Amino acid sequence: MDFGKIKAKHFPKKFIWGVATSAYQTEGARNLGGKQDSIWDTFTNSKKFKNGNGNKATDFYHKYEKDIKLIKELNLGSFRFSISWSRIFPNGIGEPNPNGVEFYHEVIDCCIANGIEPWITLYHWDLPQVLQNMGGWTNREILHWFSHYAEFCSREFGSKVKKWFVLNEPMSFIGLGYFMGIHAPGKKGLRYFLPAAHHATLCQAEGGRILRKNIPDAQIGTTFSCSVVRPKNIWRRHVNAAKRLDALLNRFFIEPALGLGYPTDVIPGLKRIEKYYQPGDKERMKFDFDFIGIQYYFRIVAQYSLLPPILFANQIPAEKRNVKINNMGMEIYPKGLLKMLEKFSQYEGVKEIYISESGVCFDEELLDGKVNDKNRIQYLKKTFKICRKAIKRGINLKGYFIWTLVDNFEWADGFKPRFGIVYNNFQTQKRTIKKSGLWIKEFLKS
Ligand code: IFM
Repeated sequence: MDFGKIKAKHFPKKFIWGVATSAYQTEGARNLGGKQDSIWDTFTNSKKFKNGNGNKATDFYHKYEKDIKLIKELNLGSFRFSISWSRIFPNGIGEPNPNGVEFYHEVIDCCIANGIEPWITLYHWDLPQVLQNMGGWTNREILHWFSHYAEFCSREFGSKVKKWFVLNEPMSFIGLGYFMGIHAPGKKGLRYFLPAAHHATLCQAEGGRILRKNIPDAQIGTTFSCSVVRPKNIWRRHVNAAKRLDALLNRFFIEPALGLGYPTDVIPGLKRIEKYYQPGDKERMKFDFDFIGIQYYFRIVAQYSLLPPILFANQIPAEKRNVKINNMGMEIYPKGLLKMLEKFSQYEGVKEIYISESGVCFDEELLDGKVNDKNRIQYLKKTFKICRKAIKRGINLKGYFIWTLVDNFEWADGFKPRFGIVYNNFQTQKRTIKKSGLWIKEFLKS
């Protein structure tokens, strides 16, 4: 196979190669084993939602052994997955559900038995619905609810799992779910966004503290979505709009953790978030993470706009820009990963970086039992080259988790966007390794 001059042996020996998934997108088993609904069960099973649901997803709940064996077969050494909060605590708080706890022990044990390192994400968007009924992320009580959950998971699984992420992409689940209303729980407006964002910032740090207390030998990180933001042109109002979008998308959640506060320097209206502060919060927002995960997919072009308020900026849709797009309408721009690695590595408090997700989606079909996803191979090759370049430039990049193993349920976009290196037939749940998966397998031997 052609690796276009990039080989695994060009990377440091301890470089981590893995795949990333999340509970709601893969597990299915909506109400099996005592699990109760999360906000995503409610959101996708409502009449308004037209893009399917994760009730069965990829049936990872029953197929986890096969999937973990697939990871091994592809020569990948690490598996990043999330815990479904409502499988462990069907009531959000209170007594744990033994079946749910047992399920994650089985998954972890299966990884270890196959020589795959498990990396757990505590929260990947599936808040128990009972907690949403009490306001979810907008209710400051979430600090107690989340701490209770993090305490339990770290004590229960901490002897086996030494790599942890606290939150997955807070800007995505808060921005899309509590501002734009296009993700669960479907809330719209600043009155939801500001408190929810502040509470997520506090939980991000608190989760880190709890993990460190209960698993002193663990490495603890959290993840941030990121995008290259370019102004429409060099007019000052568009350049400033790009700075504001950059602050929102790339700085909002990392800077408070590093003790820099929210990026009110370029978005002054954000000061309104201080209404939700309580004494001591400025300190409480900080946590000294061992590493951060950055999750990169696309580039954005920004322009000045009267809406939304505070931000006064919006994006020019990629389909209007004559660029390569994926089947979610996002620009495919692998080069941007280098810019993001440079940007995040410049923060003084960032010690190590993982690409905790990157990948690309298409609307693919199985033809003669094969998926010839050349475009994905190109994307992976290009981003791997960028990783090597970044390491050569002295960036402390430690690993790359491909999003994702098996095509899964892509949230509001349903099953159409296929991100996997393994194809899934959602009727039969039959997995077929795509050409990209075979490419990875060979690459990791090279
Ligand atoms: O599928 C998502 C994932 O859950 C979070 N990061 C982005 C991915 C692709 O959209």
